[in-house]
Amino acid sequence: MVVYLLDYGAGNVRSLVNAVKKIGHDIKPITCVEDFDKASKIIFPGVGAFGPAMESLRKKGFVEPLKKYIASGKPFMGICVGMQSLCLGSEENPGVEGLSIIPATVKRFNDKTKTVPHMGWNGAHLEKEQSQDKSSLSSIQLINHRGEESTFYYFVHSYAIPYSEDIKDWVLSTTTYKDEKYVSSIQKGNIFATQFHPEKSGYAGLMILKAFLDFGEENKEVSSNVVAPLSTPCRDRLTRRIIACLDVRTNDQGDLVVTKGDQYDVREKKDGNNVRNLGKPVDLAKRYYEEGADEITFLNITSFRDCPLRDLPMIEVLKRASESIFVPLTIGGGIRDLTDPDGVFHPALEVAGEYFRSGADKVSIGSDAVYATEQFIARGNKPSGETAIEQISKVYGAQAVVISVDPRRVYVNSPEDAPNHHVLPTKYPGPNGENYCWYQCTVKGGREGRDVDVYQLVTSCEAMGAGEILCNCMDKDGTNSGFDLELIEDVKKAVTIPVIASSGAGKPEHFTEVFEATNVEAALAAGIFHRREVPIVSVKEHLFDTNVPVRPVEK
Ligand code: 1PR
Repeated sequence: MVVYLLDYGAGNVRSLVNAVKKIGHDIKPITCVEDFDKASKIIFPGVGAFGPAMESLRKKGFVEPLKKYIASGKPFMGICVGMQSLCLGSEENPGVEGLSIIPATVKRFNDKTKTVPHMGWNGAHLEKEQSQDKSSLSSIQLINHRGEESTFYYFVHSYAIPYSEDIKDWVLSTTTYKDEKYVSSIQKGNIFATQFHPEKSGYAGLMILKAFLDFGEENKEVSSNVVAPLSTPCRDRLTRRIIACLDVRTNDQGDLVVTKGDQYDVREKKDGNNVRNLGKPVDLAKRYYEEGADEITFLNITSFRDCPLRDLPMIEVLKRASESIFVPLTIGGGIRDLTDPDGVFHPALEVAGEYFRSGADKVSIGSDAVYATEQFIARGNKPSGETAIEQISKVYGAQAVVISVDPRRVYVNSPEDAPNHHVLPTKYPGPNGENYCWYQCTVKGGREGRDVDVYQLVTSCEAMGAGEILCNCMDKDGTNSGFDLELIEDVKKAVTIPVIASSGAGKPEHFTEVFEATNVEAALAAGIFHRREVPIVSVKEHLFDTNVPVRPVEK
């Protein structure tokens, strides 16, 4: 069966295409109005913002054909903005009319009470009895074979359809994010839609897609056992994410390898000073997906060296990784304006677009964020609209822009010693007994320190439209001594967007410690996973045992 994909070109649909193929179906894009008549199933994976999605449909003349298709009774599946588009409109872009099929308006989450975007794995609470009638889409189930609503799905959004009795007949499930209960999936007649991303929700998500794709097929019935049997203490609660990070570079033999530094030095102290080789990027990433990583991050750590856009080594890695990994993928390193050796200029937005089309869900910006912050401060804390952060965030959404910070401690005796910087008292005095420090941002993989501190960086980048902070720490990287809690707590308090703690994880207890002490949304590790010192499942079991909500490892 061929399913038609309503792609308006705003983001990564490669993972959806890969997921559909993995399940054994064909998928092709809707390119013209006539395709709506040919289609017997349509998926609309809305990515980005509500307004541009609707306007793009309008520009292409797709709004009426889509409404006609839906009214015909043929199966339709919306994902994220694809679901929201069924509403009257959205607070995200007031005045832009939706498809007006569901009598509701999409609203922004209240960021006074919680971190926005809502990003990560959360549960889905069934609001209506599911039908056993296999000839109806209402038999697609969000529960597991034991009838427990115990599976998590991947969400990433700042806007949602609030739950209300008025739209009760549409609502299949709701999800609670702190103080707000919203609609996480709908089903009525031929319409099925999810706020979460099934194509990024591991096995559970693939099974939902499969149920939709198999629906109505001869010899196939909608599976009622759509998710793996898992047990969890926390159904309606955003889980903390565990991220596996792969630092990638070319070694001296010219092979692309996963490496790992000690405080950013990736060369062996013995063995000819070679670049440490810990495996192949795609193989390792697949292993981490199978072992239960909630996200995978690839960092091209020598990206400050110039390379033509068409030869960027991580493009192929992403393409291959996204064929078999169905959790979010982030790519970092070299997200900036590029000039090819033949003089052709590519703005950062184009570079990022290349990565999104190759399978990335987010891009992570390091050095360029430091330069953008310097300019932001020089302009009197005003955005210019021209930085990579602003441009990528505008087109692909804030959730797609991560800022990777590479700070190192600068010790001082008192705050007066660094009047232009955000100075913190520290419990771990410096080499000369200094009781204060500030965190200096670096560029080019820690090779050059700049006169910008981490507080300035993260607050400026949030103001410019970044959606998440990846907080590394050069002093802690590769030490196995635990995260820098002072740094991470300070960053978490400085911003309202999600924060990922990174650098220094050495044992499962370090993860509980960082979540409890700082309230970050995610924690990332590299060395302990690469060297098989601590499996991801042990980290999750420890978190589970200490009552930190996590997505259990799928069996
Ligand atoms: O500046 O935008 O081109 O991005 C370059 C990217 O490469 C940045 O995100 C920067 O953090 C990263 N990078 C550059 N050089 C290195 C290096 O190690 N020599 N790696 C590097 C950064 C830090 C983390 C690491 C954690 C966890 N590595 O990614 O994975 O510290 O490690 P651990 O659990 O083993 O302690 P741009």
